[in-house]
Formats: sequence, C-alpha cells, structure tokens
Amino acid sequence: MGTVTDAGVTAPATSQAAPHQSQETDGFSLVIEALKLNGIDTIFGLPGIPITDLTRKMQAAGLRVISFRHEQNAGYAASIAGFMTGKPGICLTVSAPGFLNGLTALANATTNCFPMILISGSSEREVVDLAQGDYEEMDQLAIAKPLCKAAYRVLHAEDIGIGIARAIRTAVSGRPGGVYLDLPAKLFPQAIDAELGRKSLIKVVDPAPKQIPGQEAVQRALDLLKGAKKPLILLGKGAAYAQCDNDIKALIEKTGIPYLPMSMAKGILPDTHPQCASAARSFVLPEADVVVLMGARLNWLLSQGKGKTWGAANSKAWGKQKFIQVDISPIEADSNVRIDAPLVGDMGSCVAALLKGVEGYKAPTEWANAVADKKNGNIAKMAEKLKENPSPMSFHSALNIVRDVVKENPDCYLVNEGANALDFTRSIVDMYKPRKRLDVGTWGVMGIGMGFAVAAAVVGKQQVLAIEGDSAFGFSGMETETICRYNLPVCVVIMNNNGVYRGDEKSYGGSSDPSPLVFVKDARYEKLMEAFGGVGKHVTTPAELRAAIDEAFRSKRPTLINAVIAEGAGTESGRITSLNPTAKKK
Ligand code: ADP
Ligand code: TPW
Ligand code: MG
Repeated sequence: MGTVTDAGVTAPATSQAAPHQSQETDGFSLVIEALKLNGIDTIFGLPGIPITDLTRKMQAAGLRVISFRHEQNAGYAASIAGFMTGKPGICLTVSAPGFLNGLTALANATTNCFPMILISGSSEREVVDLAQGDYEEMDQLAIAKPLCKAAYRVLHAEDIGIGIARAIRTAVSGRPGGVYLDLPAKLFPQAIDAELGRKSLIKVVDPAPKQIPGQEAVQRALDLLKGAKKPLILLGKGAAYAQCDNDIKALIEKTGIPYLPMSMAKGILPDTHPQCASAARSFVLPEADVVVLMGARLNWLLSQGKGKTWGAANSKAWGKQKFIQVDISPIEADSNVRIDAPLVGDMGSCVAALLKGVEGYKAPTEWANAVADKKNGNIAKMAEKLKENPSPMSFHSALNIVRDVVKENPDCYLVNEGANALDFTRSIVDMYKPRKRLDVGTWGVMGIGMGFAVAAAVVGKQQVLAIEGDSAFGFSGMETETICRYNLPVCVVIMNNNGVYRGDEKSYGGSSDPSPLVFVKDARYEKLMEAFGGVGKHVTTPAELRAAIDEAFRSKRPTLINAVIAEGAGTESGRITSLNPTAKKK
C-alpha cells in the first residue's frame, strides 16, 4: 500500500514497518478465503493446536464458527448440514485424538452419502514420518483414506485453493460422501505473496454436475414400469438429498403408484398422502411385481432385497420382483439382487426423464385399492393403540403427542435416535415436508442426536425437536451446553425408560453391579439443560409432555424434557431383534 503525498501522487510505501509485509498473505487467510469463495459460511469444530487461531480468524472473517464439546458431535453436525444443503458440511479439528474423534462422523457421512469435509490440523510431517514422537503424532492421511471418498494433504500455501477445490468436488459430485483434508501446522503461518495467493484460489464451477441418464436406460425402465401390475416406488434418502421434490411428487401422483419412503425420505410427500404405503409395508414389499428404487440401496434396511420381506421362500432366496434402480452410482445395481433396469444419473435428471415418458401410464386400480385397504386397516389399529393412556407412559402415548406437535408444526426438524425410541417415532410420527427427519441412517449409529440438532437449528433456522432414547442421548448429551451457548431453538425429549432397550433388567450371575443394559433409575436428565441456563422439565403424562413442548416451541428456548416411560415398554433392539445374535444356551 502506498501513501498519498501532498502532490497527490501515490508513493511507494517507504515506512520501516516491513515494506512487503502487507503484500503477503498466509495459510490461515487462504484457507478462510478459499472456503468463503465457495459459499461455505458455517464451520463446526473444536479448537486447539494447531487450529486455534484459525477458528478465531474464521469468526473474524464472518464465518459462523460453532464450537462443540466433542469433535464427534461437530462432525455429525457437519455431515447433516451437508445432507440438508447439498453443500459440504465442514468439521474442523485438532490433530490425532481430535482427528480420530471426528473420523467416526466422517466415516458415517461416507456410509450415508452425505457430503462432508473433515479438516484436521496435523503435526510435523518430517517428525511423524520418522515416528519421532511429535505432539499428537499420527499419520492422519493414511488412517482417513479407507474411511472416506478421498483424503488430501496441502503442504504449500499456494496449493490451498486447489486442495479445497478438490475436497469440495469430491464431497459433492457423483455419490456424495466424506473427504479428509490434512492441513499440517506449518502450513498456517506460511506466507506467500498476496497477489499470488489470491490468484491461486478457485471458485469451483458446477461442483455437482448433472448426470443425464442414457435414453436407452430410460426406455428400458419405462418399458418395465409400464408392464407392471403391482408397481411400487421406494424413496430413499438419496431422493430426499437431490432436492427434486416437485418432480418426484408429480411422478408419483401422475402414475398413481403406491410409494414407500425410507426413514429419511419421509416427507418428500406428506406421510398422510393417499398413495403412501408406509402402513402397508409388509404387504407391498412381497406383493409388488416391479419396484422402482429411487435413491435407496438394497442394504440391511431392505433385507438385502431377499427373504420373507420380499415374499421369497427363505432368507437367501430372491423374491419375484423386478427392479428399476435410479441411482447416481453406476456400481450400486446388482449389489444384492438382479437389477433389471438400472437408471444411472442424478435424481433430478432421471425423474424428469421418467416423468416425460410415463405419460398415459396409470397403476392398476385393483392394486392401488388393495394397498389402501391394507393400509387403512393398519392405521385404524394404530389409532386404537395411540388412544391408550397408561401410567407410566408408553412409547405410544408419549409419541401420540409428538405426532400432533409435528402435524401442527410441519416446518420443525425432527431429530431421532435410540432403539424403541427410534422405531416407534418413525412409525408413529408423520412427516409433512422433505429433509425434516434426521436420524441414525445407514449404520443405525447412536450419538448423532445433539450434533444433528445443533446443525438443524443453525443451518435450517427452524425449531428442532429431538426425540431421544435415554441411552442414545448419553452419547452427545454434553452438547446441551452448546445448545444453550448459542441459544438454539432445540427441544430435546428423552424417552426415559432407564436403559438400553428397557430398564427393568436384573443383573447376571449374582453380580452386585447392575445389568449392562440399565442406567441409574429415574435419572433427572432435565437438570443438565438447567445447568447451562436452559429449561428443564420432568413429565409423567401426555398432557404434561404436550404443555412442555408447546412452551418450548413458543419460547424457542433450549429445553430438555425428561419424559418418563414405563421401564418395561421396550423390546430388545427395537424393531431389529432378528439381527441380534443370542447364545443358543441361556
Ligand atoms: P436409504 O437409507 O434411505 O434407503 P441409502 O443411503 O441406502 O438410502 O441410499 C441412498 C442412495 O442414493 C445411494 O445409493 C446414493 O448413491 C444415491 N444418491 C445420492 N445422491 C443422489 C443423487 N443426487 N441422485 C441419484 N442418486 C443419489
Ligand atoms: C455408536 C448399539 C443400538 S440402540 C442403543 C444402542 C446402545 C440404545 C438403545 O437405548 P435407548 O432407546 O437409546 O435408550 P430405547 O428407547 O430402546 O430404550 N454404539 C453406537 N451405535 C449403536 N447403534 C450402538 C452402540 C445400540
Ligand atoms: Mg432407553
């Protein structure tokens, strides 16, 4: 920078204050500028060597830095922000232990196809590579590699722009997933010429390019579909992620095909939609003759496409269905059973192509009616159950309240984890809008609760309702402080049955220890929220639960409601008892 002289001429800076200092930039600034240039506005992380100053400078530069109490929760927050927005969620951690704490979330993001970038500071390469015992020494790049889509390291300040561009492209293009970006401590203070630095940054053009399906593949899918007597559309979270809700709705309504949403696809169309077959799941899966998988994998959640679920003779056998699979990944087809018509491309383009081609096709009315009959019968049965009012509360009587609340507040986010607390919520609480239900996903992982809740409130800017098993909550419970610190509109409801699955188990072998599955009886979790200035409520009836949630939604204050549920209300592993190996000899 020069100074304007009396004569109005700009003279070169001659001051002694380091002449070229102001023409330099450094790694700190370049990382921040590269992120900002690419529309990243929020960072989820936890400070410490070597990224402490980075978090300060990020905040100073106008990025929203949400600082957590444990990196795993910051990582989950970043991953779900990625799912909600289609932009990579960023998690920032320190080296070795901080990195490892964030890594679970990165692996989970990759498994769930959520775009996320884990940025970790790392120690001196020279020392790490010779295993000479640096502070928090670890070969983070090598460890991250098998757990994410790609892992990159930036050694030179002038490569920061490239590093971040590659990380963004990798996270969001094709099948989205996790990316690890390793930034060694030495990189941050590295100074380079400011102009050179500015020019090295890249604003990524078209980071998630459309992938148009081939015309032949579209025709094959349409031919199969149009011959179907009992078609079924299965919506997965890949369909929700793609944000082409209107076209999906049009495709379903135009064809009259019954559809089944996977957990996080609930709400693409309202669960109360006449074509929603959720309440007739065990009828439609074995009965359907052509199944259109849209952004859903035939993994364990769909019994790998085999067995009784699909009307097959035994657990290894295939059903009689034919499958159309719409997916962005070309290698997903045939992973478990034969896919007769793979349709590879981005969901938006594939749905648009199908929509154009289905003109004139309508699902046979006998099939649609059969599904509706089955469904209405089951809904009536459920309504009976929801009317019960036992003391202590059952999952049903408590969730009946949650069901009403979400119906009246369809914009709120519903975060959900636990076993029974998860399965009952999924089946009882209808969703009305897309990407509002955020849960344990593909791994059925416990611990996403408070991280997801923070991200939903920060990024989604709406009221959050987190329905948590008491065990599930424990994995991230300390983030109640984070929720209070940022004063987020998060209402946590703990379905407290005193344990994992249930709280009435006795100890084994005459041990004086409690059973491995139970917790302190009648724990007062609500005091945790009070400890940080939030609102705590202890409720034992549906009416009290309703009043407490209403008050939380009205005040928008951080609230934790400890809802007492009968100790014996749950079943082992919730709805997936069959996956649990048990000893033959008791
Ligand atoms: P669910 O658990 O809801 O069944 P999965 O996570 O198993 O869903 O499947 C999601 C699928 O969606 C993955 O196979 C992924 O490749 C796919 N997918 C993700 N994004 C897109 C997209 N934009 N277009 C098409 N498919 C997508
Ligand atoms: C990271 C295993 C699945 S569900 C669950 C555990 C520990 C808790 C169930 O108890 P909760 O719900 O939350 O009280 P409820 O209503 O049935 O009583 N560690 C991880 N992930 C998983 N899935 C487990 C352990 C598990
Ligand atoms: Mg429990």
